Amino acid sequence: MSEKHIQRSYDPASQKMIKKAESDNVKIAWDRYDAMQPQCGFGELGLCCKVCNMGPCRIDPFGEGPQEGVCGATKDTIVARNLTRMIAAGSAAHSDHGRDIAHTLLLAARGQTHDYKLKDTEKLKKVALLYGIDINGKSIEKIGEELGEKCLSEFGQQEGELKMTKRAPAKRLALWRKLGIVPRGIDREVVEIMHRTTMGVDNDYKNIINHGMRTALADGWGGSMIATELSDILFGSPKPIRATVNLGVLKEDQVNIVVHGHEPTLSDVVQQAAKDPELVALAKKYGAKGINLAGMCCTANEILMRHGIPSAGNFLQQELAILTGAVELMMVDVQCVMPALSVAANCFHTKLVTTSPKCKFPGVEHVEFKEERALEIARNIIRMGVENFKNRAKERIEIPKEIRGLVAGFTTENTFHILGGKYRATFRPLNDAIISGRLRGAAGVVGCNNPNIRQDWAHVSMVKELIKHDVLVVQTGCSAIACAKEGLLTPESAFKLAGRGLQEICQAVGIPPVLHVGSCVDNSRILIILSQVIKEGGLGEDLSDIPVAAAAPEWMSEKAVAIGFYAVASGVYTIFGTPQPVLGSENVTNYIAAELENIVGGKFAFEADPIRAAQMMIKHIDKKREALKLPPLMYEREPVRMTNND
Ligand code: SF4
Ligand code: MSK
Repeated sequence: MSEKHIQRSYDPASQKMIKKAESDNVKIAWDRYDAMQPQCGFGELGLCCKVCNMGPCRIDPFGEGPQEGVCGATKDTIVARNLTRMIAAGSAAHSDHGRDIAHTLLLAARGQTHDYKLKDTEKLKKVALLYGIDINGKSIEKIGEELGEKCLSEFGQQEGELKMTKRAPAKRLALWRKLGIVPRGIDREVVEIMHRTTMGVDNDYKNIINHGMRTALADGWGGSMIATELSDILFGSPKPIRATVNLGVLKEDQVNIVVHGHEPTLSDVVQQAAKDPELVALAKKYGAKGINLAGMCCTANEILMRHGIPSAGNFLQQELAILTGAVELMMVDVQCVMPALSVAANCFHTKLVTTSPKCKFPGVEHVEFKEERALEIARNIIRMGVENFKNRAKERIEIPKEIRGLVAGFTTENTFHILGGKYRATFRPLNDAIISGRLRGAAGVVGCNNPNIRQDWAHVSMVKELIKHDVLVVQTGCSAIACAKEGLLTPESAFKLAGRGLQEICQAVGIPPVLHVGSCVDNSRILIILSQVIKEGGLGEDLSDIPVAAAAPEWMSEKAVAIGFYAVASGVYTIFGTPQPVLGSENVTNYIAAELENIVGGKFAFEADPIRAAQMMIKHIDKKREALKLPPLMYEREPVRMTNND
């Protein structure tokens, strides 16, 4: 393997496929990234504005050229507006996903689709109570219908507070109320960003960003939380489950169907259809041994968490899966689906199929998904894949051997049970472990891949450094897949890497030191876990008191910015591997990376070196331990040395 391929990805399977792309003469994300260099410095600093037709305007970062747009907008205004529009887009994406799940719940409850059932009725009742629904004497379907209606109404709600925000500790909710950032309605906050940031409205960068936080909260404690909770109700709450990950899950002797994107609605039915005896028999008729379903990105996480369906990889592997030459069909729904997929698919026999009216590609076959006919549509798509098996060019097939086992499927509820035992479900053991110093604290490591960082390397390096220092790690999205590929999501292999205190906890309760809690919308599970920790007692009164930190070391999506802002607005110190496009304004940078801590208890930091970033997180966790007057760590290793002055 050449140094170039090794430098592009930390994952050997991806390295092999990057090399194959070169020999097959297929351009992939890394090539397009190279071709894009040097990238626009104004864009990188957030200094380009094109919100009106007097522009585009750009501010000279060296102070020699224009320092204001045609309208007089300063760099502070322009940077804050651009950043906040990223929050709007990210929140809209997560929340529109949540809206679709609420719609499916409603259809299922009303009997307008027979392909979905309300599976987790216990959670249904719990969430219904939270929404103030009287469940006495009502059928499951009636409760489901009322809950679906209430959740859907929160998207267009104009006044009041989103119901899920009540799950935050009282002190946090009171702070949001004092700051005027409790979200009123999900769509309302997104629309208000677009209004405030259009030409000639809000010019106060702090005021703009504060509304950005309100919108991000509407995502984390609204749209995303609705997506997670209602998915659990509809598709069943995940339970710890063993599965496999990486391109090696693709099978040379089977029809390979990859589902990619974010939503579980169709993929959950596709996993049933893939077992259909008639379709399996058809696959055999074409010479395949069976039908092999694998996931990609967060659609993968959804069906991995609930059904143990293997994951073929994370964001930067979507083109690489096609490059194996062994994928008969890739079905995509929404989000993180590279437009370039159609080009890669055209170079092989792979059939690319879009399914959402929101996500079509020119020249790509579109099979529109309808909840009312979900299973029938899923069967048709699988059949298309099976029939494509005969078009395989056997001589072009190269499936990397890399495959790893993992344990996924952790949720707030089951972590609660695992920790406290069946009859005493409680977070007490977790709190006690932190209080006693056996565990230093916890960290959420989440987010994407980005060709501007060696694929997976930052995720894996950061997580290894954290667990080594007795920090329990929770993960979602492509970050979880990256660490799974390294074997960190198994009790067995990760134990040798975890600190002694963390090992003891994991051994006692039988969990890996790195817990996979789901897809990107499932970051909302982390908010609930933290709220439960406060409720349990002994670790302060607010989310910002807990010894925790968060990171998105390889982020690329606007959704990561929304997640980052709801984490910070919830009081969590959050590190991004590469800076958000704010460095063009010292004021905005200082506001989000320093001043916010005194306002909401959380703030951002940007650090590209994942080890140093992990050390910064550990230092923050130690600062919180000190503030809580917790005793020293039970098994203190060498003190964490910072590589630079912090
Ligand atoms: Fe230029 Fe102002 Fe228009 Fe932006 S809003 S493009 S800074 S004139
Ligand atoms: S899929 S948002 S690349 S984590 Fe959720 Fe991965 Fe980031 Fe998409």
